[in-house]
Formats: sequence, C-alpha cells, structure tokens
Amino acid sequence: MLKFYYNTGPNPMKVALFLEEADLAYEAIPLDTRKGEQHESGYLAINPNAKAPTLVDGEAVIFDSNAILQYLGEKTGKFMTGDTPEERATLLSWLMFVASGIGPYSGQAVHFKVYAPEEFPYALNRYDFEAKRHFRILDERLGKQPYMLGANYTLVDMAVWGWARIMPRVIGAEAADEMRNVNRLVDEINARPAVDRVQELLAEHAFKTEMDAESHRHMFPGNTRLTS
Ligand SMILES: N[C@@H](CCC(=O)N[C@@H](CS)C(=O)NCC(=O)O)C(=O)O
Repeated sequence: MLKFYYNTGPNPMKVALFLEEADLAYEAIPLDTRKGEQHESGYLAINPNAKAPTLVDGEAVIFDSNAILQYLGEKTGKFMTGDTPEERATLLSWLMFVASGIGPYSGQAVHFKVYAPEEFPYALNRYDFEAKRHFRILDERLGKQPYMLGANYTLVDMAVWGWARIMPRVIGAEAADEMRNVNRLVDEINARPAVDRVQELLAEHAFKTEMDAESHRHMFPGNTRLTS
C-alpha cells in the first residue's frame, strides 16, 4: 500500500486531494514538523529535504509535492491531460509554474509577514508583489477556461488548489477577493467529496498547533545563525 507522509501544509494537501480523488488506498503517516519529526534519520532517508510530503510506493520513494502529483498521474492515468507534445508541454509548464513560482513566493510571503523576527519592508514588498503577480497569472488563465489545462479537471488544478485555498493568508483578504476566477476554482474543488475526505484525514491526527520557540527551531533552523 502507498505510504503518505503528510502535515497540514499546502504541499501535502494537494497530494492528499489527488489520493482521495483517485480513490487510491494509502496509509497516512503524520509528520509533525513543529515537533521536529522531519529531522529524524528515518525520515531524512526518504526525504533529505526534511519537508512534507513524501510518498512511498513499494521500492519507489518520491518527494516534492508536484513531482508526486506527476508520478501519481502517470501511475494511474487519472487527472492527466492528453499525450500529444503540445498537451504534455502545457501540463509541465503549469505544474512547474506552481512548483517554482506559486509555492515558493507564497511560502516566503507568509514567512516574512507572519514568522520573521523583525519587519523587513523590502522582503515583504518583494514576496507580496510576486505572490500577487503569480496568482494574477492564474486568474487570467482561469478567466478564459474552466480549468488550468482547459475543459477538464486535472492534477494541475489540484496543485493550484493547495495554495489558492489559503490565498487570503498569502496576499491578504482584499487582494484574494479580486482573484475571482481562482476563487471560482477553489470553491468548485472545495465542494467535491474528495475534499470532505481530506478534511476527515486532517481530523484524524492532532498536529501541534502552537508556533512556539521549539517550532521555530525545527522549521527555521537557519535562525540560529543570527544568534550564534
Ligand atoms: N518543494 C516541497 C516543499 C515542501 C514544504 O515546504 N513542505 C512544508 C509543508 S507545506 C513543510 O513540510 N514544512 C515544514 C518545515 O519547513 O520544516 C514540496 O513541494 O513538496
């Protein structure tokens, strides 16, 4: 059976959505990153990046959420696009746009807004600007067609959903409100039964919720360089 290491963050959630949408049997293994479980040697052996998610499929070990989505799409043939060069190129472009743009800029936007030890106007402005710019590109595309790749719901929409569902936290409520087409997609996906099952999965395990000094130590290990 598939083993799915997860926490409640946007990257694991997009994989949880695929697993539920495709009705795959899997064992869900919580990884409490606020308690430092990502740094344990057993986990580092399967994910040297010390982040969630990771998927283990027999001998195959795969980390990085968008790689996992592509792996599962290819494995199951579900929620994929057609296999002409043009369709494949479009899928890869938008999947990587989420992986290398939406995800990192959103993550850093939240980091500097919520977690940085002091206010850095330059970093705040850059990541907020870039996160908004990236979401606007999605919004424009989704204004022309129902889903990221056209007429059908695919794993790229799931990748988008992972981050877009927390857009107000990333770019603020007002800017998030303006992303009407992205919100339309998020609302539509949220209404799917698979999302109810993702919520049930989240209710199964009590992850640590406090973002205290221990959590900061585990999640932002680079901060120790500022004090030593
Ligand atoms: N590029 C990775 C990023 C994974 C990532 O940042 N995961 C977050 C949850 S969304 C995490 O595990 N954070 C805990 C930590 O940074 O210690 C992916 O897409 O899977």
